[in-house]
Amino acid sequence: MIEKNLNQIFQARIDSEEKIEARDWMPEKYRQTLIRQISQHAHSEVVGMLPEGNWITRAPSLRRKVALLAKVQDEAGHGLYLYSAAETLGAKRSDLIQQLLDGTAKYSSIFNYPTLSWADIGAIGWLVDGAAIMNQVMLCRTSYGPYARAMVRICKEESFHQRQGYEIMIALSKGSEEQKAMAQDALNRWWWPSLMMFGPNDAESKHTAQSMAWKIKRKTNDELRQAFVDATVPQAEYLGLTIPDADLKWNEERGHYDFGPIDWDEFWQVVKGYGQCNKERIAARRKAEEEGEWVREAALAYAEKQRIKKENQKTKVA
Ligand code: FAQ
Repeated sequence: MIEKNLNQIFQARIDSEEKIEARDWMPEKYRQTLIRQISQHAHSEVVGMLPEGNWITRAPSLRRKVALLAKVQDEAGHGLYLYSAAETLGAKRSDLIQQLLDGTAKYSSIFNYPTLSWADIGAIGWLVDGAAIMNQVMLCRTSYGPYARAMVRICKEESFHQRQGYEIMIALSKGSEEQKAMAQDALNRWWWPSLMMFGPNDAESKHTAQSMAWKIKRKTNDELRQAFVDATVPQAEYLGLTIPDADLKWNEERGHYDFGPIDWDEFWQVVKGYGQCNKERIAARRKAEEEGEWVREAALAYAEKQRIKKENQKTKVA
């Protein structure tokens, strides 16, 4: 009875656009949904550093290198804000990271594709960050306060990331024939995986209905995917590149672009761990965890020393 009332009060707060804060009562399933989504998002940012990190030493100029370094560092920062947001819900960061390392936690499918050429760095910024922003702008209005506030800052940085990528694509597509071919090849390989980033179609999405009711999500997977296609087609036209979809065409009646079917078998294979780079990505994260262990231990030992020093000073004064 009490639980039922609490649930009603909670839903009324959500309906009246109040933010839910860390110490407020919330249904256990709301808490668990947020921990799942926020931690998957954090893992995606951290694993997302790997495909681009692959090109830092090979960036074609100092300016490109500085921009890419800054972008990858931003992604580490986004991971940290997001792990902190998950911690406000009572999750332990070390448990979340362990779930990533033992393969029980998901991260975005997109980061299991390889970066084969410099143009892939342009395509990631343009398409992957473009898709990420489309999804994350709505998350700035998510019902859980700490997540919403983290997303505001993340979105500001993501929009620079998107421009960094699009600017690379402009340079390549206005460059030599060979450069234009590189840009087209990158678009061919990254287009469909970018559409998959938004998750399964609404009819197949098991979490969407409840997450929309709780205003964790403000738009469905299909709504966001459509908005992304509508925004991106004119950008491809400006570049003079062709989106690899024979069914892509403007639908006057709907006021949207129609597009061809997504290969959901490929998506689920990647999500289940059988994509081109899943093993490599997890191996890289495990290696980083092992090699960073002494740094974490040293930081903890230093913190303990500082604590003892403060204690001793207090006893001296007393
Ligand atoms: N990959 O019922 P739904 C970035 C899973 S950040 C893998 O629709 P939901 C920045 C889903 O978890 C990119 N798994 O789920 C960057 C669920 O499985 P579960 C990440 C996926 O949560 C750019 C199952 O399928 N962004 O890119 C994927 O309502 C460049 C059923 O799905 C976020 O995480 C997928 N693509 O909607 C960094 C944003 N899609 O958990 C570096 C926050 C779905 O029951 C370079 N997350 N699944 O085992 C969200 O908005 C939502 O979680 C969705 C999925 C929309 C991703």
